Amino acid sequence: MKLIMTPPPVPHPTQSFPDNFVWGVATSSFQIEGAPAEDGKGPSIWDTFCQQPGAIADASNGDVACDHYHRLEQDLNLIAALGVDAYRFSVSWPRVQPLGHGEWNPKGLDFYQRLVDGLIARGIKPYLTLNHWDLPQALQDRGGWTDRDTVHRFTDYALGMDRVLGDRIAAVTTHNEPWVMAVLGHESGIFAPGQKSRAAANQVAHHLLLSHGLALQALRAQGSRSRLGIVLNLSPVQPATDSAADHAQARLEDGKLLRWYMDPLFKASYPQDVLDYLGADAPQVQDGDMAAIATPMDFMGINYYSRSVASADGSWRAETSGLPLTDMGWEIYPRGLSDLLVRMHRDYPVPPLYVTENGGAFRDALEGDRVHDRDRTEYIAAHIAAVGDALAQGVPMEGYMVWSLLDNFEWASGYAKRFGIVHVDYDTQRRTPKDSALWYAEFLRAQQAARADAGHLLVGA
Ligand code: IFM
Repeated sequence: MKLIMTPPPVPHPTQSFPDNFVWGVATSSFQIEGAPAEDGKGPSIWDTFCQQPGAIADASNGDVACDHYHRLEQDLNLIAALGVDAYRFSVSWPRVQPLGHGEWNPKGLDFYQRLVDGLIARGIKPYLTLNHWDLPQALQDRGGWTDRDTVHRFTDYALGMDRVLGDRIAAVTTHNEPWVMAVLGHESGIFAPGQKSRAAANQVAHHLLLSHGLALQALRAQGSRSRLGIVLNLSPVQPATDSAADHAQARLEDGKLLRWYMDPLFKASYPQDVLDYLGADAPQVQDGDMAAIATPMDFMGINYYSRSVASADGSWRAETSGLPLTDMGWEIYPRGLSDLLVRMHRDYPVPPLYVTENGGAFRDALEGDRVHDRDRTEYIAAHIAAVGDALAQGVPMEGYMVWSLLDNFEWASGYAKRFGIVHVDYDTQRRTPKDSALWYAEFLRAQQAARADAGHLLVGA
């Protein structure tokens, strides 16, 4: 299958990208798989959280989602039709190890074997995320990420996955967006497991970072052949006004969102201004933790959707900023991506960087077999151009991945928000590539043609 219908007339970014630049699409296990208790899978904290009244906007859950567990071949063909180099997916920990320790589940492992083999057979590089939020409920019952023992359970899980799949995985990231798991899961409580404690959130953040570092060390000691890294959700934080108070607030927000993760990973320390601000809610740190967290990475992923704006009195609202918004109410601000990447390269000794997620939720209308999502297409084109701008300024960019392949379960928003470049009809499970998918496929064909031309030039030289 090839996606060769006419895409919308959205111009391709004009920047040039290196021949080995990795283009991809991304998903996560809980958001697409369904089959929550099939073939020996254990419950995850998101299975539990969805049962809480009021937790999910449309009272939905992940029981069916995109039914990807049963439609693997079809979805692999869809990924291949896009012409991407890589597919970023996550493993559901409770599917492969139902209790989060001890017994492995052969049928769960088999699913990911088929996924990885299916990708390789189609010439697509597997990019595996170990933790995209669906922690085994059995571990949560023992304290979850607030409990230091979970750090060691995670390392064992990482080693187990490497033993089974490591010979075929191009890249492994430990955690997807630790800030989200820590703050939304344990401080505001709007995500699983729904706790509301700032001290717990900071301890969780520390345990996630520590488990990342220890897992990298253990994987390398085991001889892992995959490139190893982590994925952070980051934004530039701008003050709402020029007032000193808004500037101070922006600096603090930058500390909580970006420096709280980047400083330990690259400088083996937490930022002092944030520690001062947290006071007694700062995490318990043991000797050797910070050095472990700063274990060097082979690459790093950044998920970018929008900028952040800070006002000291909390009065700033995206709706009044004048910038266009996505259906999530997030400002469309591609410039923020290049600014962020340039700043990271300037302030930290970063390894090669990927944009591991970027995309937008928009209100799509299915018209026959087309979805004319020009807004999403323009969003993606503008952000790819921003990556090109960062490259031109010397940032070591190696890849870009669209979030997401499919419309899927958007966590507390349920199914109402659609991020896919492929439309999913949740009644029939029919997949329809949107115009953005057609555009991305055409853009990737143009990239490949440029690579081929460069190859001819080299041969002819
Ligand atoms: O859907 C999520 C994804 O799971 C993590 N990053 C942000 C996306 C959009 O909210």
